[in-house]
Amino acid sequence: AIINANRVVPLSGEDFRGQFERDVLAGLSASQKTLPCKYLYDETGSKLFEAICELDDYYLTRTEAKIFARSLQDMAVTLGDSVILIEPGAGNCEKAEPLLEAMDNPRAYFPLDISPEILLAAQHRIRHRLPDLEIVPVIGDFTSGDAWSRLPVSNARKVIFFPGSTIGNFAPEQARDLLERFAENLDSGDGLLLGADLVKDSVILERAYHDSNHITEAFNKNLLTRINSELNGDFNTDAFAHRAFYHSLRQRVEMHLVSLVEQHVSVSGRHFSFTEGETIHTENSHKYTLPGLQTLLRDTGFSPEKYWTDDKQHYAICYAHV
Ligand code: AVJ
Repeated sequence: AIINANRVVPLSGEDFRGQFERDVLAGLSASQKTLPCKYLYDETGSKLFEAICELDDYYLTRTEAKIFARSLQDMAVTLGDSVILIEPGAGNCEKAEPLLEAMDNPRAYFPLDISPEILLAAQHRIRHRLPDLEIVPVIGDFTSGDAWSRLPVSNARKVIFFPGSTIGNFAPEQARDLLERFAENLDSGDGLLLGADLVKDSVILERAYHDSNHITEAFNKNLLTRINSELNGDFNTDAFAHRAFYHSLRQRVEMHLVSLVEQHVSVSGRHFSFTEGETIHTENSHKYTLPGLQTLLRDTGFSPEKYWTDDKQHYAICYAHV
């Protein structure tokens, strides 16, 4: 039987604010100013990201969904029967739901996320569609070992489900650390189903992150608005411009906020100056080649077994086992 070890104490509001403040002040003090991309997702930011996913210019979500729709049965067979599906950063769990429905007798679903509200709502919804499935939401940050140590213990076969090109937000070394952490939490024969965005024409990449509807611009600038309201900042969002470009050597799209003028900003009582043209680096979205993806998986203890792509090879979903 599965032991429900989900006696979870989520981060208190105080701890979260303290961490946010430390990260922001440290980031703005660096010579290349930077802000961690995870802070883009407050309530407004999450809504803006959902709007991004609907954009014609943002091909990622649509392409991944198409691959899933086309190959769901094949994926379900590859994953095997009586499997526990573990999803780090599950959010609303909308990608796992059809997969769980296609899978043969899934044993359980463990969605892992920092937001309890969204997980509990998803649990409710999935329980309705799959009444026999055991669902154990685990609240925590999937990059920390603490969250993983709170996963229920079971000897059933496990598959980690990591779609959405979330891996792209991790620099190569961090991506290896993360996949090593995944591997540590798996046993021989267990698997990983990973979604990753592929290297492609830079025009297509840049359009995805600098969309003609200016939603990505709003998403990027919302980080400044969030700092203003939560950390007593005085950023003038009109004095910054959204910039996104593909860095082909680093194989990543970088998102920045460019100061349009020389200016001074205060956050939590600390002062920061910007020269005209100086940027705050707010996000990296790393892109992979299929061989690069295989190398990443092999280097971290996985054996790539199968992958699915769209006709244009814009995006890949890969199954690997340990
Ligand atoms: C959620 C990390 C996959 O990098 O494409 C979208 C976030 N940033 N537009 C990505 C994002 C700007 C997205 N990921």
